[in-house]
Amino acid sequence: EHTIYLKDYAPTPYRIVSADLDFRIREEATRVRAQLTIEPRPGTEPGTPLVLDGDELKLDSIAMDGAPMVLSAYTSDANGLTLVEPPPRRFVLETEVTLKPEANTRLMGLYRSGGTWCTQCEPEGFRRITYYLDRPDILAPFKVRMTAPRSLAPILLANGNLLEQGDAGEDMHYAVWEDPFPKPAYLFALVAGDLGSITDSFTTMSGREIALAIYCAHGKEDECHYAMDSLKRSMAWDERRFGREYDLDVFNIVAVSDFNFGAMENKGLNIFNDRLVFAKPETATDANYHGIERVIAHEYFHNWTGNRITCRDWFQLCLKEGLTVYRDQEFTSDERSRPVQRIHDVQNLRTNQFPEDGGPLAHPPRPDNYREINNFYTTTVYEKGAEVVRMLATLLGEAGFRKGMDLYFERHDGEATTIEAFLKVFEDANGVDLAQFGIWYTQAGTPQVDVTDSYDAASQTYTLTLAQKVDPTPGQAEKQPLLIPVRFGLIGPNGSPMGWTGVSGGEVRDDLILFDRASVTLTFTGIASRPVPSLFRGFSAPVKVTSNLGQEQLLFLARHDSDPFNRWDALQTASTALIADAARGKDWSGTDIDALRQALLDTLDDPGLDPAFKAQAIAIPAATVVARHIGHDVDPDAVAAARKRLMTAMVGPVAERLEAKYRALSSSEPYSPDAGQAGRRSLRNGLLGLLVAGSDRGAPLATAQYTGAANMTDRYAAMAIAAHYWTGDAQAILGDFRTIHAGDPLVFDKWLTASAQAPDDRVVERMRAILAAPDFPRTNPNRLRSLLGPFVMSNMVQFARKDGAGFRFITEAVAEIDRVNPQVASRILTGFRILPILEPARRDKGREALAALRDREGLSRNVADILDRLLA
Ligand code: DPP
Ligand code: ZN
Repeated sequence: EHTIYLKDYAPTPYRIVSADLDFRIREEATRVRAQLTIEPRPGTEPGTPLVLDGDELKLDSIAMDGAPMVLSAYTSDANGLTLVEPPPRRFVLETEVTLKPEANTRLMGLYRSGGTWCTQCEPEGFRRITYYLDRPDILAPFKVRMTAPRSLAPILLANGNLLEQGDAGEDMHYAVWEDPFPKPAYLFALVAGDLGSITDSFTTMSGREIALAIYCAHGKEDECHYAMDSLKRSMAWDERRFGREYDLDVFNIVAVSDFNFGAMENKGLNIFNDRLVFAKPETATDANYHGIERVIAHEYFHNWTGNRITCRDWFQLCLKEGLTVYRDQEFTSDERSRPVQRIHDVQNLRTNQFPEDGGPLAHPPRPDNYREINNFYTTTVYEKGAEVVRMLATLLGEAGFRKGMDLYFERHDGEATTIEAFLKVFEDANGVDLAQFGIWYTQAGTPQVDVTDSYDAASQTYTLTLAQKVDPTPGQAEKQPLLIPVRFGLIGPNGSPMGWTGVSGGEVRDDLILFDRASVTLTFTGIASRPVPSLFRGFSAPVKVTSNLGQEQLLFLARHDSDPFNRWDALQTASTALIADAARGKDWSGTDIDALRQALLDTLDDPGLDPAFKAQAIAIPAATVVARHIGHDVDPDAVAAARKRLMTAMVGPVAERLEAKYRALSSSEPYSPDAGQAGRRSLRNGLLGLLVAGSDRGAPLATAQYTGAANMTDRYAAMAIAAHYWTGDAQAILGDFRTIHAGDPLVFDKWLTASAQAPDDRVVERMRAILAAPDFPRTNPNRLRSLLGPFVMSNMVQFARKDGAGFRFITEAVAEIDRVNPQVASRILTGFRILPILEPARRDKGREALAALRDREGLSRNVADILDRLLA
């Protein structure tokens, strides 16, 4: 099937000068009339055909410069409209199409969610609304007129500023919106519906007042305040940190229930999945609040990194996404705790991106070919893309990075540009050469860094050898050395930092090693005793590290490192190694366990550490992380058993102490989502998890917490832990939660997620029944993803069952979902990327299920693309 290559990029022969759209919205159908002013680009041969994109469109009428076009002058079908020989000058093309938003279950283009008309156009949804040059390098100012029944849609919104509105006869009314900023069609948005709202305002740094509003289903207004507060803080932060001011007079957000993405950054009119807007203590968890804050910020930050400066083509997606994720991570770090946020982001990267980068779906942050662009909204483009930007900031320093960003905004405002142009601004602003650094964008795979060290007491020298390699990934057999920034320190025997008198063998700038070759050996002189190296502080590069550090040294780092990230990481590395050993039949020694336990207790007792950090420090690595560490022939049952055994060995002797700590953290303060309270709750729930997994004391505590919880964070945590470790009360708790919350879709999602994590052998059967229930909303992405996502991504024991029942359940579900919403279907299918690391019998079962899916007729391109790559 058709593959699109970056090397084939060429500008279109024609450009769109402006777009005038007229939507006539009615219950039965929506008519769209588009008046596009088009002109040939300089140099276009007269007579060159103009090819406009379409997707499931049917042309009702077509005119040029006001006159109907003759049939021989154009061809059209569902997938496009071609003007055979357009005039060699500026002209106005007018087309009309009729849409059926109710029937649009793909949720791309114009569709209805809970009665509201809304749109999603990124990446290629606009072509489902009208014939257009639907690609990001076509920038035009848009004017939108919309007419709709007042009773069904009293609220009419589109991008930009409201020009006028009024009566349109009978029950109809209209509004005209104009967006003066030229934009690609993927940023187009329109909403028409019967919605409630909250409003506020923000005064920018130059004193302009911006009208803010969040629209939502009636009755949900009270749940939008945290989102509004997050928006205002985001606006202020972008001024402070990047000097970026908002540009339109209004900023609107609309929450809808059916949405493929988390949210969408349409110019002046962000549309959000309602799970990332609504929050109140009784229904939302701390994690939900955290997510809302982050995504509100993310979409707002796109106004500059994405909208004012956009992508030339979809290969450049991480130009806006990687950079904007970096910006939202920085925002959260400034608003909350930086180390805790860093750990959170790295955990996410390791749990989701590393598996992608090390499997059949691996691709670089900037891919060079695709069959289906929707399959490239990946954790590699987003999260690894953010890591690459972070490394750039590390290499250039905060001031140098800011100089580059300032130049980026100055040089490229109003453009659709590339990764090369992005790197160039940092080169020019700082007088550096980033050619080798740029390989991070084009090379797939997680680098593996091997560390060995030695100490020579006689000469008081310490040598540190680093070697890097990247395994082959699909389509990339050969790999080049990367420029890897290694932030580091040496720690002396008493736990304090150690200096050196000289270093040779490679480039070291203060606490940064510029590691740019296959291997480097650094020799430090003036070292009075053997140090312990602390490398990749703050996770200064997205790499996997293996070293000759033993458990004793890791636990030394856990105690003494001045870098909180590495303290956390040392504990994770130590426990991952123990679980992995046990899963492979190599038993641990009692002293190893005692030492790890003591390190955890010391962390818990350290008054200098904040509870949110402690919660992360005592977390035992997830089974999937351990499985990745093992890397081949994984038996998920053995991993789960080893993990449980470690927790039992760790907790058993100190269960009483941990329970006391758990109890001491209970609080009767009124709920607030602030980082301080949230941190204490996460520590308490972390302790609960340890107790449930590792001692008999835990299960009754979980039940009691579930019953007595005063907020959803504690209630959900108790249920999720009970389900995950399948306590005696788990089923009763799940049943109770379902009874109480089945009526609130976003809370029902929590039940679906907890249910999908049960490790017992009947979970597949129960999930089948849930999906098959006649009232299960099978067109809603949130419901489907809440149930199936956690199952494929983290319930390894049941998804990768020996008998293949977990695999078959998913491929059958994917086949059904694919007919409704291919984007949701293909995303769930990516869970099969785990196959290569499983033991052969399970891997074969997985491939059988995939092969059976591939034999089906009529698969979407989205699913076919993922299948072919998984089976390659
Ligand atoms: N709305 C999605 C995001 O912000 C795609 N741009 O990442
Ligand atoms: Zn984004």
